[in-house]
Amino acid sequence: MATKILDKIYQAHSEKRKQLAVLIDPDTPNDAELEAIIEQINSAKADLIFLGGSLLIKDALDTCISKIKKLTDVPVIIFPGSILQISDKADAILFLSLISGRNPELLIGSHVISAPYIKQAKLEPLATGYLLVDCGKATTASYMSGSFPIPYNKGEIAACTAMAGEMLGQKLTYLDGGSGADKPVSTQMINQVRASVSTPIIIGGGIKTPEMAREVCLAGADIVVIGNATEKNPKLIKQIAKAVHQS
Ligand code: 1GP
Repeated sequence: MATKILDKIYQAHSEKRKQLAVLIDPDTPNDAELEAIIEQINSAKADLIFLGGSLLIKDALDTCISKIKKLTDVPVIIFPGSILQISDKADAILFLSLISGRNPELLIGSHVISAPYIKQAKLEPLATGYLLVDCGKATTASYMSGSFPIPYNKGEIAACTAMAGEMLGQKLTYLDGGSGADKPVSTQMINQVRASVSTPIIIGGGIKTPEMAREVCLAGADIVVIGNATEKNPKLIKQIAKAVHQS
């Protein structure tokens, strides 16, 4: 199985090069808005595009990836909200196990159903321990997954959960406050997770400014994910990319 994208992420991790992933919800931007976002991604030299959503209403995943692929060479990684979000047009897929929750479907059930489709689509699966964290408000991710997020100030729970994920063979650790979170995951929690695992760490949810991005990088994030804030103002991508790449 190809490990091209994972190898690049590990390479950056070993060189302590921080990366920026821009999350695009295929439901949201119209063509002109998508072009504006991709233009910013290209000029900011953002490293990755994450594509997906907890709840997609339009059947726009394939067409959205095709449009993106015409505009950029930045790898497109599906960030699936459900097993319906698989496409052979993407480069890779976050093969997420929601290890902060106790919903068996999201720990293994959906994986069994989607594995043959991912294989047929020749998508690189990125085995990821996915942790939802309570960052100030109920998010779609938390509601749709039917799981309790880890309390904001319980860094030790996040650290032990991430550690278990790594021991189970997960290659990436993703701490997510959920899209539109009030505030990012705390630097203290990121520190505790950083001290507990050697996988690259992805941090997302509620990152709205270059300062916030810099803080999570300094605390130990390898990949910073931004979504909501840049949908509203694509020019932020450049400022946040600069903060991430200089951290
Ligand atoms: C959500 O981590 C992502 O899963 C991004 O969150 O939209 O709040 O930037 P935002």
